Amino acid sequence: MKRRIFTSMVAGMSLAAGLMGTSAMAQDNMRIALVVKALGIGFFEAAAEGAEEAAAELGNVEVIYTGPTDTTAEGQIEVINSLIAQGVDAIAISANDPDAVAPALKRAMQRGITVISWDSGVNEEGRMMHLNPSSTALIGNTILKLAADHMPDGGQVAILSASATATNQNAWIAAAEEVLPNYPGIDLVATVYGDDLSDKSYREAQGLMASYPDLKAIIAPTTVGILASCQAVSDAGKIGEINVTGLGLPSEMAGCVASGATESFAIWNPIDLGYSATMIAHALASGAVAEPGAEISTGRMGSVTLDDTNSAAMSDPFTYDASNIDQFKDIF
Ligand code: RAM
Repeated sequence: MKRRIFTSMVAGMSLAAGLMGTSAMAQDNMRIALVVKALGIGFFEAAAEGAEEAAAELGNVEVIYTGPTDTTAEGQIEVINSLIAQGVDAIAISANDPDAVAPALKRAMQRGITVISWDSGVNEEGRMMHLNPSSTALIGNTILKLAADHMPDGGQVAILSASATATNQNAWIAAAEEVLPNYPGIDLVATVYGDDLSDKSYREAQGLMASYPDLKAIIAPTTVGILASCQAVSDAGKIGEINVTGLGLPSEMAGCVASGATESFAIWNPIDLGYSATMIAHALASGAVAEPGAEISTGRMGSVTLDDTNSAAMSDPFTYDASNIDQFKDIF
């Protein structure tokens, strides 16, 4: 009996020593958490690939790829609280809501954690800087133009978005609505939300087709929504009647372009976005200061300069169609 207690004490001590060893090792590494809207989304997995590339280039950086199982602010708050408890060095978040996650992120910053947002932003008080993939006005105009270019006679279009609180999609939709008067004959009849869930997005696309029998295009500024819409339109036998467009991944959309369900769509490089976000998080956690006018290095991507809201943009979206999709579908 005595012997047993001793053995388990020794085991306990060596376990403790082992744990100390792990945490000492972990302290050498800078731990950067890439918090995504939800796990299981191809766009974010591509961004994580870029984050890993940045970590390998920097050395001594560990990327923690994490996020909730659905695209909610509540889920992200739980993730943030757990990252604070783990004492990570930096959090780089694509937010499900600009306001709701800010208090948790403020707490993280008060504990000395570097916080940036990327892809989908957080209000200014909840982050040190925000990295947009591209200019919001440009993306707003692009998604509308992609639809209008294939509607010589005009007609009805509908938007199928991600979650109703997503910062990025809401900003792009607002930008699209602003330039709508430049597209006479294009009638935006509805905006619906699929929450970046495939099945919900599919049902919302079906709902749009049922409510608007004359619909000519579904514009989905989300990689999950555009693919689900393409599947819904294909299953309804409406290829050629309704063009599905918006923002998608070439790897996921190749079949939709081949079938004709999608004439064209756009996106920026998500690998470069995850890479740049990680480079910026590393720079700020290493002492660079985020302030208007500051130029922050983004490794092989060059650098970004912060505007007066401490935001910066990466690069322009690129349009994919039958002529070029094969060159990109194996990359992201
Ligand atoms: C989905 C997400 C992401 C967005 C892309 C275009 O993957 O909503 O935030 O940037 O679509």
